[in-house]
Amino acid sequence: MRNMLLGGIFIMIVVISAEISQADPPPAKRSQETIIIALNNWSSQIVLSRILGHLYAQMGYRVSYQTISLSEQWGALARGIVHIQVEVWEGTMAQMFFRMIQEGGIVDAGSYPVKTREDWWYPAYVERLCPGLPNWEALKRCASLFAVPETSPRGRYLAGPWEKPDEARIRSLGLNFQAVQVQESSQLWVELDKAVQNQAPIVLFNWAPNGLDTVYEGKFVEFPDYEPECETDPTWGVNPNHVNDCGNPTNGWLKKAAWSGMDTKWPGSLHVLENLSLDNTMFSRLTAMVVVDKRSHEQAALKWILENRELWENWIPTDFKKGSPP
Ligand code: TMO
Repeated sequence: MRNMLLGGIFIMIVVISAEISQADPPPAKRSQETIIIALNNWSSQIVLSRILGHLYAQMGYRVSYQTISLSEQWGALARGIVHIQVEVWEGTMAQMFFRMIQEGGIVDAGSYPVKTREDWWYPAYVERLCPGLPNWEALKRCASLFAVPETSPRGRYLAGPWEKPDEARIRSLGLNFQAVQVQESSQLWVELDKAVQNQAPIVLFNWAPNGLDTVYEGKFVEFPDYEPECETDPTWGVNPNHVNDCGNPTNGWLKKAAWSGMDTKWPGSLHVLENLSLDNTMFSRLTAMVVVDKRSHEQAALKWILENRELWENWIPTDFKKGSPP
């Protein structure tokens, strides 16, 4: 009797669950493992990572974030310890990116429709103080103008917290400058703001698109045009004995990268990453939400998700569109 009762209940459960799955077909098999998105230390990268995280959550995937440096991220991506880098900038990351792709650990998840630039930059009024800018040779004549106690008599070039061959370039081009690296990208904007208030000379690392271009007018220094040989062939360029006697690319690309095993483990995830696409204006707006309007990265991401549903809904494969809204 008891067995019959249990059997009856069992059959009922089977019937009910069969009915449920008929009304609402089961979603594609979803891994319960967590997709880990690499976070670096500039605003658009962090906001975009969180936007992508919301899209994966919509698809029913678990997501977490891992703060990691540019130098450490490549090994982590290749081993599947982190799975995604949403912003690979040509000026900063091209060499490692292509090396890792060749070794097979990561895949190229496509480019954003943007042109990027990362280089020495100054606010517009500096041109009056150092005539001849944006040509780099003007910096030879006015180096001492940019001196601070820490670097005097040499000029200070305020560098971002990323490994870059600035000292090599300074030497190759015979500039009387010293690179001083900040610990956090936000310090760049603090120093820029201070200089602008005082109309003081400053030259610092900056990049485009970057939401600050809506606040500060300025220009990149025009160094000798970039060519790959500049980084490998000492005889190339104005200095016949040293490499790095050129600027960064002026029409750089911006790509996305993923661990090569990602799409097998989380079906559809690579497709969404490939579809993730913003243009220069959208990038600038995204950054401005944080650096100008002082929103948190997560607030900016949520605002973007709410305002751009028509756009991102098309990035998600149809069989994943059953998730609940963010
Ligand atoms: C990689 N970055 C945008 C900070 O130059």
